[in-house]
Amino acid sequence: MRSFIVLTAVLSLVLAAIVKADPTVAEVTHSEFQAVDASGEHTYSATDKVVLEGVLLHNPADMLDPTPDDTITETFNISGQWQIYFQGEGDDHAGTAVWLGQLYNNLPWIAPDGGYTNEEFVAEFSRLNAAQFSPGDRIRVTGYYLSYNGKLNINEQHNKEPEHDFTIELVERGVGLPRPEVVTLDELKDGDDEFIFDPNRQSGCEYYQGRLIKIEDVYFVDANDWGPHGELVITDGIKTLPLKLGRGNGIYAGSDNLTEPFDVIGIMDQESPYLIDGYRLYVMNYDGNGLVLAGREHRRADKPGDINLDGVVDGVDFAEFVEDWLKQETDAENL
Ligand SMILES: [Ca+2]
Ligand SMILES: [Ca+2]
Ligand SMILES: [Ca+2]
Repeated sequence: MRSFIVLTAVLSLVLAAIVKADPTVAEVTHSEFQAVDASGEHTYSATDKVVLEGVLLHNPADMLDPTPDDTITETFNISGQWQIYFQGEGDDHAGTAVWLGQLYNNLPWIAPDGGYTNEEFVAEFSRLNAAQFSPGDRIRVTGYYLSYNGKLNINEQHNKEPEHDFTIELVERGVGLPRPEVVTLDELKDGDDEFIFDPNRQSGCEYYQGRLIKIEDVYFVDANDWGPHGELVITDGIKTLPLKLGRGNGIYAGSDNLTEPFDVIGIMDQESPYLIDGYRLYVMNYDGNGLVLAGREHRRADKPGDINLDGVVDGVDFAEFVEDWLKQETDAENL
């Protein structure tokens, strides 16, 4: 009996040590973090937490609705949600999503008190937004992570305890949004119009996952689902690609004035339990220009010289540039 008591005491000490051990953490590239095996499952597990740097691609509220409502009790309904994508730079050809939800407790495996009250959820935003980051800023994100439907997301692992917070730091303001890479549907779909999956992530859909891309000369198979969170399909006449609309203020019933064919700029996303499937182009906002389905900031990143955003880089843009320049010089002389 005595040895049993001693053993129990020792075991409790060991367990306490395991529970209290500091989480391991490492700086990784998006490419290292998003690596997958032949079935599309993520392989990164070297540390409990990661530190990733990259350029923020969009406003979080243009993607998911953060409005808190802690009266919701429906199973799997998370209520308020917040998500950003940030993209690796240079050779780091990958990108990562960061996700936060309000009512984790509506997931069947989370304790009933495991969700945020409305006040607590707003406090999370205050904490995160203190870094005052904007699209086009270089940020550093530190946190735990979980594999979800083909992406490895930084998140709180559905745990509202402060030890599970992720943090966002502003590294450099205004480095600029990346220029969207031009991708054809032939690079994303095979001859049978199935997604191209390369486990080495050197081509096909995985290569572009989490990154800003541009697809030219496409049209909607059917535009009926146009509106916030709408799910549509674009085609080049032969191949197709699902397109998900966000909730930017330019996306509402009736705001589709695109002349077909048009170009699209969005983030390559994946969301499917079948991990080599479910790719889609996520477009957060639309500025109504009629030619390119994209938010204003993504069009500007695509053609930085197109100062008046009419889709053409020409002398009119140069004239605006000169006018702004001269005005600035005149203002300076008058100081
Ligand atoms: Ca994937
Ligand atoms: Ca938290
Ligand atoms: Ca122009």
